[in-house]
Amino acid sequence: PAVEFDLEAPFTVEYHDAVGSTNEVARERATDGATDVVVLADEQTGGRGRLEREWSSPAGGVWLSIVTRPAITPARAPLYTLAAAVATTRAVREGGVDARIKWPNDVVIPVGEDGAYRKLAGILTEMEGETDRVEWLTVGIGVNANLDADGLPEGATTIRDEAGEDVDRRVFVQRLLEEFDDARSDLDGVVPAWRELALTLGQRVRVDRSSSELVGEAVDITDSGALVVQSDESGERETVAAGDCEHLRP
Ligand code: BTX
Repeated sequence: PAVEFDLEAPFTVEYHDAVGSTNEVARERATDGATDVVVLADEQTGGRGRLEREWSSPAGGVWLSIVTRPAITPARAPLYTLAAAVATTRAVREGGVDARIKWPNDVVIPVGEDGAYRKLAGILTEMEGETDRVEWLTVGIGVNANLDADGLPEGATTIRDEAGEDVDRRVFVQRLLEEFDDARSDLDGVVPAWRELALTLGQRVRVDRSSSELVGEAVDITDSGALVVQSDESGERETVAAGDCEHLRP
């Protein structure tokens, strides 16, 4: 049964020992009209990533979904995903771990100097609304907190492995939600904050667009969060709103 997770955060937190996916529970809350509710679980048995991928979510992680009803157009919704990436990265950094952001929304730990990384956290935003108005938006955030990377997919890391000790999840979730609240209250500040934490800018990248592949140097991110790549093939700057991005070795 759900219990309240008593935090001084600007959100009501509903805690579960285990759920299928906190995004699924959040969707139910959202369609019931809730707002500023957070669904938090110790373990997910059916955690989801983007594009129907699986998200490993054993007990010990921080798996949560924030339900909001922002007064924005759907075109601005990607800023909520970037806000979550900024908030998560800041919360991890406050714990002394050097987290950075890989475009668009992976929180990673750099390995060496050439853009290589291990993935610490991921974000999955879902939304319902019309063309001119968001009705609700759920931001799912998964952080590999008090776990061993051993049991996770290759390329993953955890706060336990990076910091050498576990975090107090209550303190961490509180920090994360406060950072998210700050970021969403200043949506125009999100992209500048994102740029400062980005690992992707300046990297050679391969971006998988649905139609074709783009290879070049990641040079900027636009005010709506799209990646600007100086393309090897066309020699032009091309903008990608969404897609998977891989850092290439120089
Ligand atoms: P993504 O599609 O960017 O990443 C998914 C990929 O990452 C997988 O295909 C796998 O290779 C790898 N992966 C899976 N699990 C982990 C893990 N624990 N750590 C590192 N890498 C992993 C990212 O999707 C979005 C993830 C959002 C997860 C949150 S948790 C709370 C909420 N509920 C829910 O079901 N999803 C969100």
